[in-house]
Order: sequence, then C-alpha cells, then structure tokens
Amino acid sequence: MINTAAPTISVELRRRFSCATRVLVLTGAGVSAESGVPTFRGGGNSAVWKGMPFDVISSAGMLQRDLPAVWEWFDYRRDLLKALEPNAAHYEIARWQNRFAEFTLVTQNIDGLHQKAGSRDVVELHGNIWRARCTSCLLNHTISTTKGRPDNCEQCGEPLRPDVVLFGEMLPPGAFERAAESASQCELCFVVGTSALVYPAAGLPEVARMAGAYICEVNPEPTPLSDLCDEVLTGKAGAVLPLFGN
Ligand code: BV8
Ligand code: ZN
Repeated sequence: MINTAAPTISVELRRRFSCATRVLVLTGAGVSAESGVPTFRGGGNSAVWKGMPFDVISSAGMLQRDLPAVWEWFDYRRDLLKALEPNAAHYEIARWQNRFAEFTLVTQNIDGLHQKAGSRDVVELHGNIWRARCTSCLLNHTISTTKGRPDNCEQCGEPLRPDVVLFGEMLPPGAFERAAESASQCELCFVVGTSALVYPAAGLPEVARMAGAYICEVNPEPTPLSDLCDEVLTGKAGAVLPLFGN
C-alpha cells in the first residue's frame, strides 16, 4: 500500500533548518518530475531513445560518431521543455537562497527550471540544454525558445554541439570543485530527486557527511544514498519541500 501521507520532518531537522547558515542542496531529475520532465530512471527501467539507452546517446562516443543524432535527442527534450514550468519544489528551493547566509544549489539537471523559478548562481554540473558550444573555439551560444538553435558558430563557423556534459566527458571547469568545497563546509545537505548513480555528482553527499553535515534525502524511492543519510523524507519533492516553509 503506497503511503501517500506527507512524511514528518523530525524535530532535529526542523531545529537544524531553523539555525543553519551553510546549506547545500543537490538535485536530480526527480525535482523536475512534477513539472512533467521525464526522469531517466523510474519504475525500474531507464530512458531509451530510438533503441539507445540514454547514457549511450548522451555519450562522448556518440558525439564523435553522429553529432546530428545527438542534436536530434536534445532538440526533442528541449521541445518538451518549452511548455513546462517550475514546480513547488523549485520555488521552495529558490526561496532558500535568501534564507541561508551561505546557500549553494548544485544540480545535475540541464533543464534550467531552477533558474526559471528564481534560483541564482546555480552550479550546473552537467551543463544546460538551452546553450550550445562551438566544437572549435568553444564560444557559447544561447538557444532561444523562439529562434531555435544555430547550426554553426557565429565566430568561426565550425559546428556547434550541446553545452551539456556527456558520459565520458569532464564536468565544466571549476563546477565540481565549487560544489565539493560547499559540501565540505555545509552544516545541512539536502539530496533531492536523484538516483545517485552518476559520478562524480553522486559523491557529493559523502563529502558533506565526512565534514559532519546532517544529510536529508527527499525521494519517493530509496536510493544507494539512503543508508548514508541522517534523515530520509519519503515523498515527492513538490509535496515535501514546501513543508519546510511553514
Ligand atoms: C566523468 C547530461 C571524468 C546529459 C548527464 C565512477 C564509478 C562509476 C562510473 C563512473 C565513475 N566516474 C565516472 C564514471 C562514468 C560516468 C558515470 O557515472 N556512469 C554511471 C552511469 C555509472 N560518469 C561520467 O561519465 C561523468 N564524467 O566522470 O568524467 C572522466 C572523463 C573522461 C574519462 C574518464 C573520466 C559525466 C557524467 C554526466 C553525464 N551527463 N546529463 C543528459 O542529460 O543527457 S548525467 C544525467 O544522468 C543527469 O544529469 C543525472 O546526473 C543522471 C540521471 O540521474 P538523476 O538526475 O538522479 O535521474 P534518475 O532518473 O536516474 O533518478 C530520478 C530520481 O528521482 C529517482 O531516484 C526517483 O525515485 C526520484 N523521483 C522521481 N520523482 C520524484 C523523485 N524525487 C523527488 N520528487 C519526485 N516527484
Ligand atoms: Zn567557433
């Protein structure tokens, strides 16, 4: 019997939430699920595109072999995103940036919904689907919802690629370092809507725990991180996170 009742936030967590100054939030696809963004894994199977598992189509190897196919995959996801809005979880997290003196939001999501909800200075570990990058001079290009994306670089004319981190590729310079620095300094770390299977992102909560932080996971399902957490709030982020607001 699925327990749909909202989980209870412990007195301990409420106390820590009320007096914390250094807080880290790490999010994954689950935080955008209630906005209608398909997750990669859920219900036991993982996303497949034209018969290819997502970590194949979203890989450095595929980019070398077939850039147009990679673009087709991200164009499809971007089109899906156009009509979608942030949900209550995104808005609650956006409010937290004004609540805590040292607040860091680290996301694995490329959908830009945290920023659309008002979050500033988001550490995007895996890039952003609304940007393209030149394969030669690395110039960044913004992809607008109306004009779509240019095929070639406006500076050197070489082909553009999605400005996202593909499997087998390094994270953006400094992004993981900044996230790990905040994890090693935080008192309270929330892990929201991630299956915690992709590295190095999934290693951040361990960094926070090693530094003595209180770790809280928000997820309707258990993950490999659940046992590492001081508290697990079993439920949907859009229902659970606003409970901290009152
Ligand atoms: C790299 C962008 C160095 C593209 C992404 C160590 C061990 C093993 C493997 C590795 C390792 N180190 C590196 C690797 C390889 C690899 C990796 O981790 N592989 C995995 C599969 C084992 N990592 C890499 O390749 C990384 N690069 O290591 O570079 C290097 C370089 C060269 C040579 C050697 C080393 C780069 C990884 C980044 C890849 N790009 N995204 C795109 O989007 O297509 S990863 C992508 O997948 C996402 O960004 C995210 O990170 C991941 C999906 O995970 P989640 O976001 O958590 O989503 P998921 O669907 O899985 O889960 C959703 C969760 O939400 C579930 O738990 C569900 O229960 C929950 N949920 C559902 N609804 C709700 C909810 N929660 C709350 N509320 C709800 N309503
Ligand atoms: Zn260029």
